[in-house]
Amino acid sequence: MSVYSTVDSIRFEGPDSTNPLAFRWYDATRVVMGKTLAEHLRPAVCYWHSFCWRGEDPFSLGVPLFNRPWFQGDPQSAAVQKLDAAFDFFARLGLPYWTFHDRDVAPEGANLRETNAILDSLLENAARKMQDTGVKLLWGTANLFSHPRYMSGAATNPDPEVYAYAAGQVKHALEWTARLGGENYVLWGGREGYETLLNTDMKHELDAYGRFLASVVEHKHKIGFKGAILIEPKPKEPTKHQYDYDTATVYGFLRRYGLDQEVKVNIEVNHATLSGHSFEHEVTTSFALGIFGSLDANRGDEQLGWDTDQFPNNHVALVPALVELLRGGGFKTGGMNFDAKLRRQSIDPEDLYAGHIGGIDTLARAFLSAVDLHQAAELDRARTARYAGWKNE
Ligand code: XLS
Ligand code: NI
Ligand code: NI
Repeated sequence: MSVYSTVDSIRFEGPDSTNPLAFRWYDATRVVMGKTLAEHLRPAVCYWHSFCWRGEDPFSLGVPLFNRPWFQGDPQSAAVQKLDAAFDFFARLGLPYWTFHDRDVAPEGANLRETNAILDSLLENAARKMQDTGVKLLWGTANLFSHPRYMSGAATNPDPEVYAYAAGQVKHALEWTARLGGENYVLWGGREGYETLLNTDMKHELDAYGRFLASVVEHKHKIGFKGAILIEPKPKEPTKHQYDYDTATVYGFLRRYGLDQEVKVNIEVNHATLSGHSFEHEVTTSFALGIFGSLDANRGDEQLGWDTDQFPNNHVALVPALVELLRGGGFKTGGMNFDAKLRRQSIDPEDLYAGHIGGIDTLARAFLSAVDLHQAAELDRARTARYAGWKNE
């Protein structure tokens, strides 16, 4: 029992349903192009926005808005309660995957060893729940941006002690991702960037970041992790400028440090638009450069210049990127992670269902349209004809 137990398992009721707690387009078992919708889209619920965000914004001065039992009490038993509630939600919503940061699941202890031990006991618990519910792990990651030690970055921090701490944290998160059968490991460099170039040695920071990433790849092979290592590009926020600006920048970085065969990208809709591109531009670029990995599904707001992380709500806007996904052969290890959060006024536990249902229905509807376009092949015929001259002697 949890705050999410008031709702029965979410079912598909079709486009004519008016039930806000039913799928209208996402029929998980519907087969198109030889695979079910669930196998094509591989959707995931993210732990952080869904269960850890307390409804704060920069004006709430840290005062929580959402009233959830795990926002009170001692952090460790609260974390246990939160995990119970999250898996209750996953099971009822019925999407195949989840994603997490180490710090979403477990609070910090007094030092890295103690922190790791707290995480271990919670993730042992998660492993059992994954078994019981059948929910799988799309990817794991380490939070290298919330603790004050990371204020000047993690891999790019001027202090080598912080670099070493971050490396230890990633090592543990990567090992757990492997142990939980995760299909990818993500690195999002939220604070790997700068506030001003006047105090920044960019060459030093890029080299440090390259070395850090090479160690992650080395460790992946050492422990036999079969999943993909992914970088999630974002141009800014929280830093003024992030080194992983966009897909093309990440590709240049990977080439520079000899990692372009080892690391791919996790593209987020709202990060694409923040970098001045469209989502489909980023997806197309990653396929063209051979580094497509996974997607973070959300959307921005045309009037706002930051990462609003809204649930997708406009299927037409998503069609071009999904056409490109189909042209590229679809997901291999990746999937669609809902890196999306509720609006602040959606304070009821049921709202978390409504947000995800709307999001996945939007994706499913867009995907079905993309399948139609892809199968009709008019676009591909026209594109091929456009380059026909290159087929001649
Ligand atoms: C933040 C990012 C973050 C990553 C995981 O903007 O989207 O949530 O997906 O660290
Ligand atoms: Ni984001
Ligand atoms: Ni993201």
